[in-house]
Amino acid sequence: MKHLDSIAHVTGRSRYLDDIPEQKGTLHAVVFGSPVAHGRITGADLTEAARLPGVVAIFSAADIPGENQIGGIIPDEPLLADGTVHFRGQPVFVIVAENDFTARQARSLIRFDYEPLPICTDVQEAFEKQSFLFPPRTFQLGDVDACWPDCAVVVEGEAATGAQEHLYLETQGAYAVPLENGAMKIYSSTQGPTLTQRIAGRVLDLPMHQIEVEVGRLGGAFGGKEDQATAWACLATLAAWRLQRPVKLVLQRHDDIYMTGKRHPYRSHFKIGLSKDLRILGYEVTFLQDGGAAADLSPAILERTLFHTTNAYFIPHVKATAYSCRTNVAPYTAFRGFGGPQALFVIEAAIAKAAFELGIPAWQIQEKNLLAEGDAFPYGQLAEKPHARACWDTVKTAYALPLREKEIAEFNRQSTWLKKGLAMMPICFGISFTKTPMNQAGALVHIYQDGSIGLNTGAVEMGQGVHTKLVQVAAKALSVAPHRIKMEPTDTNRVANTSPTAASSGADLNGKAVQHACAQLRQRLHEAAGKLLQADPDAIDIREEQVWLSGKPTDLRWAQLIAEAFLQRVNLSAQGYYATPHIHFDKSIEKGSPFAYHVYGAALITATVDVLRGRYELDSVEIVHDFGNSMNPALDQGQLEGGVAQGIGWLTLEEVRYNAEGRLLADSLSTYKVPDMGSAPKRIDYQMLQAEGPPLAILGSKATGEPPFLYGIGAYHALVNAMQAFRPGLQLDFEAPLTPERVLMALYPPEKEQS
Ligand code: LUZ
Ligand code: MOS
Repeated sequence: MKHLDSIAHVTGRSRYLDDIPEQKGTLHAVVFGSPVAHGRITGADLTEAARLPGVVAIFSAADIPGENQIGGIIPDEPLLADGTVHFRGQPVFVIVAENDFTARQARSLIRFDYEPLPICTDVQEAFEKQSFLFPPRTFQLGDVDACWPDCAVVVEGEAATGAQEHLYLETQGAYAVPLENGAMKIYSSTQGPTLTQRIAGRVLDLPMHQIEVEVGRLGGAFGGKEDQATAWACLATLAAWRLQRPVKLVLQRHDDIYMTGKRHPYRSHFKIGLSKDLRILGYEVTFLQDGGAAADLSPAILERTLFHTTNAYFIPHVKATAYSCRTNVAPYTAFRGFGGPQALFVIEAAIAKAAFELGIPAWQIQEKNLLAEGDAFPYGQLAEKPHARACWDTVKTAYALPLREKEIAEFNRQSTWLKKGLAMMPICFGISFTKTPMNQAGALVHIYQDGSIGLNTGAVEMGQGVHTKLVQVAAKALSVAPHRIKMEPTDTNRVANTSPTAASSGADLNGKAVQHACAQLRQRLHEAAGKLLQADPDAIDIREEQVWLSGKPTDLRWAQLIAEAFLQRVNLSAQGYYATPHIHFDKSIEKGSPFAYHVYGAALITATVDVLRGRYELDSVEIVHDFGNSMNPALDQGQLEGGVAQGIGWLTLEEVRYNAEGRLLADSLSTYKVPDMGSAPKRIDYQMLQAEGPPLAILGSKATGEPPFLYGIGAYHALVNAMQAFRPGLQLDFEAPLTPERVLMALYPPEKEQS
């Protein structure tokens, strides 16, 4: 089935937040963000701004009726700065005007006085000052301290990954409309309508039932709208509530880039020990997470880093400790992979360093240590049907690893200034929100009298195609044609207490809730048909819109059955609910079985580096990926290819840099580069691993949102491999992104200064 939105998307008819027709009297808001990264506010002059014709109001923290607090996990983040600012772009005022242009002009007239405070933008410095957002955590398996003497080789090192801008095509925004009796309706570009509802209630001091959040679709999110859509929704709602007029707030790209949080940079220290036969015996790692100026989702992201410490490998002795450090930049937030990619980068760096030490290709170590049935992850869960080995073996043969190695060696013998390299990259990603209670979902299914169906869930469509998958689930569950089903906007009035659409779990959780609702409807319809046909309901079946009795088709078809059921006064609406069974985790001992299942895969990546210029191309990414029984191969292919490109961008092109004043240097589309057609791999090829999907995956179709992002790490190592063909002794520092400048500087290190 095609993506439901494909025609509307390519013809430009899809309606995003900013396309919602404005109600009469709508006002426009812009946010004044702190111009400094750290300071005490000593005064602000709003008079000139307020006097500008068309300006209606300027709100500050003092205008908030409820709590000035939007922290989702830890209450450490004011909606509007209160006395002190902690990062450049932190919202201080909301300016509301008759139009966007006037509001923006007024913003430039605000004068802001402050007393500077020390600025920290470096995670290592924050760590040394013991400036933490919350306490560290440690995961352990076996006894790592005791294992080192048994190792034939032990290496230590550092690895660091940078931040990443989400660059969703649709920027953050919200449109808040006052309803009767003090209630508010918020249209928001959020992955988490319930979270937005809850936090807006907290800020306005309103019960949740007074706030309705509706989401039509998002133009991308990638985690950037899991928690960080909330602030903009709350600001629009604050203004709308105060003025009792509709208020729209949509960030311009520049504001979005510098005011919102990104993927967490990490700096980590590792120590890895291997036996003579290349078994990894011990792995000790300390992760320093740069959390930014407030906790946001960092505690959960830190936790997922720990969960992914060992990637797709079994390591008997592991100790992993993670610290979240406070710096003066916009709070870092969820981004595809949610801390997992940062962990995988470190274990792969450790393996690469050990391989270098041993003078062997890294893949020999990777291959030796892949998870097998029943192996324990460091958090206690046992690997069930770990397809790590199957994916690996299939890639190796399908894409001819030994032959490719030979070809590359041959090429490198002939070529002086172009060098090729190769890397293998196995992946493993745990599916479920790491916070167990979040793994629940609801659905509300209406069958209308004409047999058409309205489908409501908590799932937010952000381009990934979850709505298409849910229509497929309902069509299959009711045995009707997909065109009968309309996916409704996601709305907190219709499905309540939803988790954000995140953690790759949107289709699984909401799909299972849809199945639950449809099963109830099926039961009622079987009873109604039984009455009509004077038969036992258990002998009834509905197949492709036709009622069957005792294994034979009858004349009764869907539309007539529904019309008759209505006359029989059968309830044609059902609410479905799902909570992932079996999963659990005990934080007091850091052990449990938190994931419904794991997704596996393996990739072979090749690259060519121009060793004179530092420029490079990724020649191929070839993947065998564990999709389970994909329910929609086209959508899954989209997720796979998009994930690969985004992962490669993170590790090669995209560089988020702040200067010492905490100013983001690449803060526009002219300076921040994501992979485009010119820099994407020349070829992405993949095969679906032919393996049964687990029962907790919807229709056996495994989650595909985040895992493919992880393959990008292989691109980093393919480039290093090519660089080492030119400089055999070259030891990399494992700093990502490996931009062309970094390649060049590594190939031609500056001469040591003569002393
Ligand atoms: N969001 C979240 C996520 O709140 N918890 C998670 O475990 C998670 N994992 C991946 C992406 N988003
Ligand atoms: Mo996410 S990083 O699944 O919002």
